[in-house]
Formats: sequence, C-alpha cells, structure tokens
Amino acid sequence: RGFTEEQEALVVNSWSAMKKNSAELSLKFFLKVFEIAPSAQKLFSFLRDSKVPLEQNPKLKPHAMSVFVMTCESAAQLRKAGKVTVRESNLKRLGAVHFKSGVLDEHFEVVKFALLETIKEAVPEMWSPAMKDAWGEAYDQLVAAIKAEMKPSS
Ligand code: HEM
Ligand code: ISQ
Repeated sequence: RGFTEEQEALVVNSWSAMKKNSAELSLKFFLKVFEIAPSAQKLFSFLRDSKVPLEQNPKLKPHAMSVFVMTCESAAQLRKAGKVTVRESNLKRLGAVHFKSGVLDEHFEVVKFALLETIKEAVPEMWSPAMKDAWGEAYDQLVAAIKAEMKPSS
C-alpha cells in the first residue's frame, strides 16, 4: 500500500501548524505516554538518574521532538522512496538503544496512541480520519525499520 502525496501533505502540514508549540506539545506527549504506561518511565536513563521533577527534566523536550520530526521525515521518505530510509548507521543506533533500554512491542503501541492523541488535541480543526491514518502509517513504518535493528550491538 503506497503512501500518497496527499498523505505526506497531511503529515507535513499539520506538523508545520504544531511546530510553534512544539515545546508544550512535546511535554504533553511524554506525559501522556507515562499516564498510560507509568512503568515506561523506568526505561529512560535520564529520568531514572534525575533529581528534578519529571516535567522539568531538560531532556524531555528534545527527545519527544525527535519522535515527531522522525515520523514526519518517515512520511516524506515513504512517499518518495516507498520505504523508510533513515541513514543506516542511525537506524542501527536507534535499534540498539531501544533494544538495550528494554523497549517492548506494547510500548510502541502506547507511544503511537499518545502521539495521535497529542496531534488531535493540538490541531483539532485539521484532524480527520485520513490524517490519523497518514501519521499512523508513517509511524508504523518507522517502527518496523527500528524493530528490524533491535538486537544487541556488536
Ligand atoms: C531513545 C526515537 C520509540 C524509549 C531514543 C532516541 C531517539 C528515539 C532519537 C535517542 C537515541 C540516542 O540516544 O541516540 C524514537 C522513535 C520512536 C521511538 C523515532 C518510534 C517511532 C520508543 C518507544 C519507547 C522508547 C516506543 C518506549 C516507551 C526510548 C528510550 C530511549 C530512547 C528508553 C533511551 C533514553 C535514554 O535512556 O537515554 N528514541 N523512539 N522509544 N527511546 Fe525512543
Ligand atoms: C521515544 N523515544 C524517545 C523519546 C520519546 C519521547 C516521548 C515519547 C516517546 C519517545
């Protein structure tokens, strides 16, 4: 099933509209993940090792942002190349990091749900079943590429 120009536009345009609030959105996204799966907090070393309250952790925002940005890039690649083409070294690293952290299949589902909810609340006037599908597909394909590299490094 191909990814169309319309689907790419749904992802890219909604991300453009959300970008200016990305700090707030990223925090909401992260907190939503932990609301659904509190135990997932233990996976993140920078949360385990931190003395500051969760909402004030300086690493939350850049980390959550990267999930948005990478899903967006995944949409662009799916349209152009028909597959996710994160640079191979990066994908290997992503796979290794998530493997080593103990990320499970069900975590990917939780993050997907939280991502879609965050977008829906951020741009309610743009939200539609087609937009949900487009973001969901871009995320699923990116996850498939990460999972394929989830094995011990070296
Ligand atoms: C780390 C992206 C899904 C948990 C990271 C990093 C990126 C990233 C860019 C930083 C890697 C590095 O340090 O080089 C993504 C993307 C995902 C995804 C694009 C899905 C499309 C998940 C899921 C979980 C998760 C489902 C589990 C709830 C983690 C953890 C780390 C990490 C625990 C390591 C943080 C640390 O201890 O430093 N992720 N991630 N990720 N991610 Fe994800
Ligand atoms: C997955 N990996 C890294 C950071 C994240 C932030 C929020 C939700 C999921 C994430």
